[in-house]
Amino acid sequence: MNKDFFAARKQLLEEQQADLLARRNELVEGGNGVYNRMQYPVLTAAHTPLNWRYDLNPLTNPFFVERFGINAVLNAGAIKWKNKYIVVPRVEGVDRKSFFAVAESDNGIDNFRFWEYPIHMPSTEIPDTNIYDIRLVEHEDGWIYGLFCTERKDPAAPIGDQSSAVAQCGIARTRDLVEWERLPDLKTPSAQQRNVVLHPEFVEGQYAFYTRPQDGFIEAGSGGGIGFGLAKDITNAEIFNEIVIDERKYHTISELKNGQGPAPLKTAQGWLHLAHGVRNTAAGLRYVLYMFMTDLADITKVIYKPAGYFLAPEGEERVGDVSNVVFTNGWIRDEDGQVFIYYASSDTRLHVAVSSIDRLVDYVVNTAEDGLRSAASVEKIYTIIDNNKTLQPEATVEKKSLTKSRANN
Ligand code: M1P
Repeated sequence: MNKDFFAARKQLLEEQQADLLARRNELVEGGNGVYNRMQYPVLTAAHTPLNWRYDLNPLTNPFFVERFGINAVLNAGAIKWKNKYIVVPRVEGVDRKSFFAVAESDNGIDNFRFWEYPIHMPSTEIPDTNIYDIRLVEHEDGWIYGLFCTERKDPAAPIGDQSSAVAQCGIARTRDLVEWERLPDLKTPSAQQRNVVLHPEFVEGQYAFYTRPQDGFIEAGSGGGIGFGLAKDITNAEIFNEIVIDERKYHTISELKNGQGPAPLKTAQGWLHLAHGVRNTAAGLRYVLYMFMTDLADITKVIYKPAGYFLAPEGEERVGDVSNVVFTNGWIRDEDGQVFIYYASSDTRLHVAVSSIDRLVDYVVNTAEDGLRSAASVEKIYTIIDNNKTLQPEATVEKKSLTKSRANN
């Protein structure tokens, strides 16, 4: 292969990526009024730097072929830091191993660029096989924490079983998002954990965790929903008493399993939570996002929970490596009350939806809870229709004022 070929192919790939990275994102108008989706995903496998994937030396890579393939960029922790919108997605190689990498943007909706190197996450004495789904939290103790899922082969798996795994909560902390101190994994009364999130404030002088107890690697089993527990020491965190605060229920969007998304946001009305719910269908599992609010005085008490989902996969979001999935583990609240919700679709790409604290609180407080029966849903619609009937239709109001102004002329 000659030098011209190498240079031409390199230039083509660089230009294609520069166009992708510079692409402006547009708000999609319409929707349900609670949030707006954006036109394009904010991160995909194609956004990862070329120098992570290609050996740029024509002598050792004469065909300019990819030496390390990236399969997907998905589930991202998020934080506003030094005036930048920072996301730390799960970057998955074609080898099926995930790792974390920091990407930043000036406005939270486009032009995300990865930092020079992926995060070098230290291990505990039992090396992680796979790490994913980090939740970033600026804790009131002054550290930035990253809680993530660490997965290892099940040591009790029968010979020949190459899929049984054990999931636990890995904990690391940092001051600069570059150097990370790994702490021992969280210990809880449950066999396995995924979707563990650190609450940003101390509760009763202790570190507070949202958990997702589960018996096995995939099935939540007897794990009843989103759990909660306190630990005295983050450097050797152990929860002795784990309670369920948002339980799974029959014939709801989260009857199979659920999990806390990012850490909740504090509002005047309560703590605003974003979570995912899973149900089974003939076509496989369906993951959607939902919201609820907990009490400021007792953060284990759910005070509002709108029925059903907040956001479900739509259009191209429905297709990917694990289709019919939306998942979130990061959001950012801006100083002006805007909220950027980072969610991934079908375990393939990362998107953002834009809302505000006011809109989200209005949604959570004023949307009726699940009546758990078809008849209850019909009742709710009757109430809306009947309330609307008591209003003077806008059209009539407009017509009347039009007639009046004509008469005046
Ligand atoms: O494939 C969908 C999601 O499955 C898992 O989430 P959960 O533990 O709630 O089932 C995680 O592997 C997550 O990363 C993935 O997006």
